[in-house]
Amino acid sequence: MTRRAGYVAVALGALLVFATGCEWFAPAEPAMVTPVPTGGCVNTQVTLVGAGFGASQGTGTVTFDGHPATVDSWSDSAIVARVPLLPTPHGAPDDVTILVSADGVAVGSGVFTVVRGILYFAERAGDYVLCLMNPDGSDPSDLASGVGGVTSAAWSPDGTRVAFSRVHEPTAGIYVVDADGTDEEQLTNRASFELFPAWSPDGERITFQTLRDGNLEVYVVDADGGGEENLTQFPLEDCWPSWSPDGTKILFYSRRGGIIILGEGAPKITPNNLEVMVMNADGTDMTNLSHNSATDWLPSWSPDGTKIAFQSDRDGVGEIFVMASDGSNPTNLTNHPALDGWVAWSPDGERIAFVSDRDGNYEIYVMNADGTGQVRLTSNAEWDAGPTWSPDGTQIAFESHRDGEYRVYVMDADGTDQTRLTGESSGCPVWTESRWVVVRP
Ligand SMILES: [Ca+2]
Ligand SMILES: [Ca+2]
Ligand SMILES: [Ca+2]
Ligand SMILES: [Ca+2]
Repeated sequence: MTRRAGYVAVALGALLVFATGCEWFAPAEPAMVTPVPTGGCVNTQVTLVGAGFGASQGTGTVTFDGHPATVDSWSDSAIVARVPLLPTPHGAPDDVTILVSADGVAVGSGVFTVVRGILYFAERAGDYVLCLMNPDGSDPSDLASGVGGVTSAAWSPDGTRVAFSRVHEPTAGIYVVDADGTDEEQLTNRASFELFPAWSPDGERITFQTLRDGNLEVYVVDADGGGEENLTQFPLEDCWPSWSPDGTKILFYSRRGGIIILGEGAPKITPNNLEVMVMNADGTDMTNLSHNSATDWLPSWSPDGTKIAFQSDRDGVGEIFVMASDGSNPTNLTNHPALDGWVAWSPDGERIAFVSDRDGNYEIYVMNADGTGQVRLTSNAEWDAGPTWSPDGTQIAFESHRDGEYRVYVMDADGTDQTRLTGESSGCPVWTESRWVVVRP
């Protein structure tokens, strides 16, 4: 009996060793964690619902695709964390893995969808603050503020950084800040007025306009500072540069129409006008694309780089034209006696949102990229402007004064479901590539 019991004890011991061995070689999967909400941009507050996290954080960590998240609170069944800085290439949503670890052991895992948020400017005490919010208006956060305010925000191509201009009247410089509001860096340090930063598609360089040489010139600077270069070197305005989608060219507009250069020395300028210009990204091969004695300005690449939309008053009233990227086939898309402008290409290049006062006040419209199918999207007596498309092309964010103050709104791309996103005085939303010249009445 004793001997028999001994065999049983040995057998049980072997079983235990075997079972423990199994655990060593095949550790249990971390428990499923449910994030609430299931998607959002950087800084979004996410509640991770699960079990067995431990009563307090201690040495516990939460990562999104390996990037540590800030933890706001921690309990055994719920952790509240903030989405860390993660790339959103071209604004496309990306599923990432959340991993919760406690005392070095993975105790929870889940999936979260990272999206590109909407940049905007809030007006506080007369200054402008650069802010970021989710596409539904949740989790607004301040990225940059300061005396004099900020303007001209531009997403880096991967969505991890934002270039902007900080204004200290009468000067303004180009800055870059991480999209979580950290690591702000001043790229240009001149007593000048520098605006409209635009990223190269590889995120390496930024082009901008500056008055540092006494007239407006287009410059480039490395995205981490240094390597500044004057690309235009022309005595009149060179403005509003943007990089071609393939990174080889820079588009801008310039007051160089009708110029005659006589002999040596400084050029003599005849009556002149604005022209749409393009140059290689190193400043060579400067080409006038518009060649018209009227004002041609505010050019904008189609997403595939084959076409350029621009504003022109060559027919006497502001119209939106489109031409091939070599300047051929300029076509009036709007053909309307009212002012039409502020082009925003849809991400697929099939449609163009724009602003017009053709119905008595500024409203947002959309048309096919060939000018057909023009449809008014907003309809109220107040200012509606600044359309910027969602990366998937299904929605348009914009600013409106319809509720007695400038605020940011969003609507479906067919104009339905118009929803206010911001509570404070704010405007100039930037979701994808659209850019702004603020010309509020
Ligand atoms: Ca110039
Ligand atoms: Ca012209
Ligand atoms: Ca017009
Ligand atoms: Ca309106």
